[in-house]
Amino acid sequence: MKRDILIHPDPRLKKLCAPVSDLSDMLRALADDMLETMYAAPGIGLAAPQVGELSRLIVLDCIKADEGTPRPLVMFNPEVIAVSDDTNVYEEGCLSIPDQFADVTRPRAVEVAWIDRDGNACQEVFDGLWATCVQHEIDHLDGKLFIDYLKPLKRQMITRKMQKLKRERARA
Ligand code: K1U
Ligand code: ZN
Repeated sequence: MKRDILIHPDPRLKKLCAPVSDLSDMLRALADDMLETMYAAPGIGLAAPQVGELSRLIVLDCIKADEGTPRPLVMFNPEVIAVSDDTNVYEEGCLSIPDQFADVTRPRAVEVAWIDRDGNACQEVFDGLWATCVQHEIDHLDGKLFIDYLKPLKRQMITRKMQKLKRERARA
């Protein structure tokens, strides 16, 4: 089932999400819903708080639709366990901040540990767009948005645009 994506500003997007202790069918169903929602958007990642669920769960797939076999990843309790010294700048977007993009600097590569949908402990090094995306999604679990990396004035400008968008959507 496709879920509605929360739009910034929303208090649920600023919360610290709780670790998942037991993998239940409900959590697996939530992960499936999130993948469906992400592909439909379309997007390359999605975090549980973006659909109003305050659990440490993210999904991602950075393989472009026409560029190869999809690689949907479901990560419960994802954690960055190592970062590269060198950085990368990417013009990021966010499904909770539609049509707004800005350069964000992050470590170029990260090693991430997580639990997959079958309960297996996984660990992998990501680089390029995968590294950018997984860091962006883990930030969501800590109540952090890509605009939090921007100068206050630019952040305020984007927030005001989003408030206007939400007012217009509420009236439609
Ligand atoms: O977390 C989100 O809101 C999803 C976001 C992930 C992301 C994008 C760019 C850099 C870091 C993280 C998106 O998926 S925005 C949409 C997007 O980037 C995209 C959509 C279709 C094709 C390719 C990219
Ligand atoms: Zn986002």
